[in-house]
Amino acid sequence: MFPTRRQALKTLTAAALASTALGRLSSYAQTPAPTPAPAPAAKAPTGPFTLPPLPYAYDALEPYIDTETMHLHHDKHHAAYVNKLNEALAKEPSFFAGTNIDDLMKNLASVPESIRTAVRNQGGGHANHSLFWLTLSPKGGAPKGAFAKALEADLGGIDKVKQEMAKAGGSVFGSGWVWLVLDGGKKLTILTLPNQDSPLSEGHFPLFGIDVWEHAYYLKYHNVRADYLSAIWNVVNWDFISDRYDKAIQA
Ligand code: MN3
Repeated sequence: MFPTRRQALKTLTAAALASTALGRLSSYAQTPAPTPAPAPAAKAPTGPFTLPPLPYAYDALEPYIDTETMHLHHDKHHAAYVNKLNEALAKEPSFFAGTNIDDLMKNLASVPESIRTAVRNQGGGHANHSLFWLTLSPKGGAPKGAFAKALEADLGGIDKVKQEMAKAGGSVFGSGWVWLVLDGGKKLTILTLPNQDSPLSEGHFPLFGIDVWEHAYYLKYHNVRADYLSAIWNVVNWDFISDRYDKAIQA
């Protein structure tokens, strides 16, 4: 029996495929394997939200926050929150009308139930990290103006705030954040929230949060979260936070 032409082609193709690895090593390469058509990529939504670039170089916060942590934290963790948030929103196309991330988190209760947990976690992750990068800076500095006065009046001053935030951040069990917020009555308050829960969803306005997930410090500080919580004060962007306070209090 002679193979049909189609069968012969099939056999040849299989042989060519099987020999590809060897063929690369040998100058006697046979018929090159046909380039397989690319598999149709699962279409990942590319919006509506995008990963904001870091406002400084990856190594800018050295030695307090190391370069490798910044790469992983921003390029992998934060990027994943953005991607998964977009995926969740794509499941409810009639819901999302293009508000910004902060408004979305403020109105979490109005998000369709089918995606509310995803938006809480992934949207919270996006909102929290977007603010986090902006509140850090190699410049350091000190609280100023009305914000510095409010820190004194509401919380006993910056040294007390550092102590309290380090203490509260150290007591977060598992993953979460310690926050300096303006509460509903526009009073400065320190609180902790689990996971990626956004203070915005609780009626608070976040001024500065410290990420105490292990991914934020483990590469450099290992299991010693307390060292991270005392080092981070060297790279807090107090100018930015003071300005953010001014705008919030005037709003
Ligand atoms: Mn994080």
